Amino acid sequence: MENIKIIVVGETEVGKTCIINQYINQNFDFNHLPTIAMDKSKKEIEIEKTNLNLEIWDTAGQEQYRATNKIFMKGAKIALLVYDITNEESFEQINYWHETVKDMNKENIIFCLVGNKNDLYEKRVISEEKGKKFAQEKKMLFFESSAMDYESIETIFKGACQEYLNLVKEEEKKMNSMKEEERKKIEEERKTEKNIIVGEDEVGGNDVGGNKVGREKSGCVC
Ligand SMILES: Nc1nc2c(ncn2[C@@H]2O[C@H](COP(=O)(O)OP(=O)(O)OP(=O)(O)O)[C@@H](O)[C@H]2O)c(=O)[nH]1
Ligand SMILES: [Mg+2]
Repeated sequence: MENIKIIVVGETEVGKTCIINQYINQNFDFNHLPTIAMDKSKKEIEIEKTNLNLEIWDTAGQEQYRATNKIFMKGAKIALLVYDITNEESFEQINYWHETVKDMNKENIIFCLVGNKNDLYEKRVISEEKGKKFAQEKKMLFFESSAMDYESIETIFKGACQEYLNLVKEEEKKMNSMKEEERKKIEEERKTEKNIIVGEDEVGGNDVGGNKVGREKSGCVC
């Protein structure tokens, strides 16, 4: 079973803990209990007959945890960058979260931009188009969600994992074609080597009685 580390980052109160709670326990909490440093949850899912063991890391959005947060970001395969569609500041800060996660992960990582609290449509200040456009520019997947609605949350995790599996397949393909190229190169090199030996025999074989003779013909068993 493949383990996938997913980190959930963003400003405080955007709904990170509620999103995870909905995904794991299928319930919603109206209270805000700030996450202290980090919390981990697990969930097993199956996508295209592949079993995935999701390890979901809920991080603290509060300013005082910024430095420690960075350590938890290492080794993530998927990052959910969450903002609150009713809070402009939380959207503006997405750049900070994006850059920080990138700094901590040099390998390929799937980024998902998540505009949460879309049930509060009367208070919306960030349009869906604005979120989408930003995500496109930064080559991220884009979702809007409400942590009250399980389906919208499941769509995020499934979409992200599907994208991750596609990336793994692409990388495998690249590796295989590299191996194939390497194999062909070695075969080519062997052919050339053979030709050189045959050539050597023709040119540099024992010259008996004025005839150029190859090693075999001369009875040499070397
Ligand atoms: N209406 C609505 N409220 C939400 C939603 N998601 C979260 N909330 C509320 O927003 C507040 C903050 O939610 P949390 O999940 O604790 O926020 P957080 O991002 O984990 O905050 P930190 O742990 O401090 O970083 C809580 O009062 C939640 O009930 C949502 O989708 N819709
Ligand atoms: Mg939290």
